[in-house]
Amino acid sequence: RRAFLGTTAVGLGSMAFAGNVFGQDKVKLRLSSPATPTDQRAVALTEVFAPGVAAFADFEPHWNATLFKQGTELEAIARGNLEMSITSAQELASIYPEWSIFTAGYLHRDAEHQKKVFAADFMDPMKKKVEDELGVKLLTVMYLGRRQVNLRTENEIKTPADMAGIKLRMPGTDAWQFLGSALGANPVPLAFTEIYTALQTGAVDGQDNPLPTVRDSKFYEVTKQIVLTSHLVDLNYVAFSKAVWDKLTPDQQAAVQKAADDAAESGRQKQLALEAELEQFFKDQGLKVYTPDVDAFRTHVQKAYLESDLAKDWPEGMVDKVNAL
Ligand code: KDO
Repeated sequence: RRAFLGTTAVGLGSMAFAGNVFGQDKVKLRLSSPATPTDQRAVALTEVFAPGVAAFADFEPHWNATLFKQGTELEAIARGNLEMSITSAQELASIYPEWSIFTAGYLHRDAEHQKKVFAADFMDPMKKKVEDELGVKLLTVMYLGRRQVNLRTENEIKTPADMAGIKLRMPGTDAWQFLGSALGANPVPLAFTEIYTALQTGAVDGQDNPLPTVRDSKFYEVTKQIVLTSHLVDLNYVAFSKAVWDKLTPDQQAAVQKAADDAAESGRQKQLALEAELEQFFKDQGLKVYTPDVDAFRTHVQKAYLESDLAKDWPEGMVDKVNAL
């Protein structure tokens, strides 16, 4: 699990700074993500982050996982082969188990709560460890949205019991698989870029993602219903190479931080607006969209987490601190 941690980014990052004889080259900031270029996180990074750092850096995003496969980006940054990604708590948890606290269903309440949690003092030791050991600086939190269950099957889902036997595509780490089981389904690990075909061919019965993603990646074309479980208020962290960061001047570091925060805020507002309007869009497309017994899902999911081995790795008292914010 931690095999690659011996080779952190220390001393790397020179590729990103390949200067010419005049030393005038800009810093190259390559980002790899499975997100599409039209996803609101991608739009915000392209339209807000890139201009914010343009004076000294060229932002070079690679969307649709064209540079690195989903889930391999953190390792690529640690090895000095990549400068940026938008990573998840689930990816961090596969290296540092305590991060699985933020993979728990029904913990974060909404976009504002995510912001408060990320800024809280109790996050400092967790962020520092990722920075010191992995060579990855987590700059800011991006809002992905409330994850909903999206199925190609037609049976109505009211409670977790109705999810029995449903092959639910979840991203390919243990933390995601756990969430799929906690929802009552049979989780199937699959990369984001393979969801559409898997739904189309019936290799899986459904997937979970926020409404803007369901529209952006056209999953509504190959599914029949959206069950508004809101089981995870999902996020991504903007991950930045510590080796590259350390070579920037204090002014440049401040500009990177501001550009990342501004991009996150812009993406957050757009994603929230989309979530509010998309229910009608899917109904117009002929999908059933409805709210199940969310209390039944919440109770089932929270119980599964609190009784799980995952919870044993959570920092003492942190659930209470998160809930108190
Ligand atoms: C997904 O694979 O379902 C997921 O939504 C997980 C997120 O953490 C994130 O990686 C996201 O995909 C990608 O950015 C694509 O939108």
